[in-house]
Amino acid sequence: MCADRPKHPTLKATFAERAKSASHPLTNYLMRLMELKQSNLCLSADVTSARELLHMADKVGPSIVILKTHYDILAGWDYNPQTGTGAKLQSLARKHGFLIFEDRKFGDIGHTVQMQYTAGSARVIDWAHIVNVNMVPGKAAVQALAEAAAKWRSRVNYEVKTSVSENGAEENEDNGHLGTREMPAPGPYQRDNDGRKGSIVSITTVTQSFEPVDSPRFGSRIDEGDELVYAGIEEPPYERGLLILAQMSSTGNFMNEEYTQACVEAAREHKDFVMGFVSQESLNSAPTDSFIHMTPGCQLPPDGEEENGTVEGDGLGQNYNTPAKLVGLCGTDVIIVGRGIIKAGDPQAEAARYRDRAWAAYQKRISQ
Ligand code: 5BU
Repeated sequence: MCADRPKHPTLKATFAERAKSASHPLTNYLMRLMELKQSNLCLSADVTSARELLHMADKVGPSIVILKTHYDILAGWDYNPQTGTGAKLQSLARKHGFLIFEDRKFGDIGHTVQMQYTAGSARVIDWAHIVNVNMVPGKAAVQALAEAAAKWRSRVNYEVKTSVSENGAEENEDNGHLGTREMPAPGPYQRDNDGRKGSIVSITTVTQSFEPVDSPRFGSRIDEGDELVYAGIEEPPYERGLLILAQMSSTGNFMNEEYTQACVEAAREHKDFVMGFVSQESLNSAPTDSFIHMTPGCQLPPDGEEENGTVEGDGLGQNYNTPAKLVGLCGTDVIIVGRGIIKAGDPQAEAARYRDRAWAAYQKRISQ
């Protein structure tokens, strides 16, 4: 299943060693976190409600280094930026020590993906450390997302201050993205005798400005007891990271070798934003490549049958391979597991089993 490529030095290096040469601060952080937690497991939390997602993240958090979401499949997602599901996930990420990866697969023109990433009701960039892009529209989408992330990063230490004034034009300065926004809100109207709307007698002005803050704006402490922070490593850097979708796990997908290589080239052009790939194997080939690889389509045979057991696809196009094959043979770094864990009778214990097997495969790979 994985191509017979020349062995790249990153296949033999430890994550601690690779952290040092990582070109992206979040990759450096993630690799150190992996060493600390002895985990290269990402849970794909494909449950059906936001409540289940938070429950699952709290239970499985100790075994994982990344939690992958599809926020648009969840019922009851709370969009409130301060107290909603994204902020709660951030709190759990801080408590257990994992990063959040929204598997959004952006795939449109640059301008649209920027808005999908930073705006709308979900404001993905606020709570997801990592997102991914489908490169079908071309490299411009990568450039556009990189620009959006840089802009977001430049204002992350500022918070929005809202003030309201009545009857009067408040002075406003336009300082670009750190400036003020004025939104006239409907004021009281005088009614004519027949009840029709008449002239405006007052104006309410809502002014929003960005003010510097010392403490992080995002990941606000939500619940009592949420002050818990995973020990042994600092909090992740504010930089956001991108994975390029270079290969898929599904039967008959159209991502051929030429497409995959174009993804690798795009990644090399944006090393300060692209952490690596969602792929089925390691794509590091140039001497200076130090990308990270994350791989879905992973399941284990039932406990006790691992030696000779095989794993069938899901009947809907998904193919499965074991951690030993994906990490050991194909050289991927992080396995992404969804139903293998969430459908198990005891997801917590099953996550620990996947963590053990994937970590053992990594250790075997670097020692060979
Ligand atoms: P599973 O339950 O372990 O099959 O879930 C796999 C997850 O990974 C699911 O969220 C998919 O959307 C995601 N995925 C995938 O399965 N295959 C791919 O090539 C890519 C993403 Br990209």
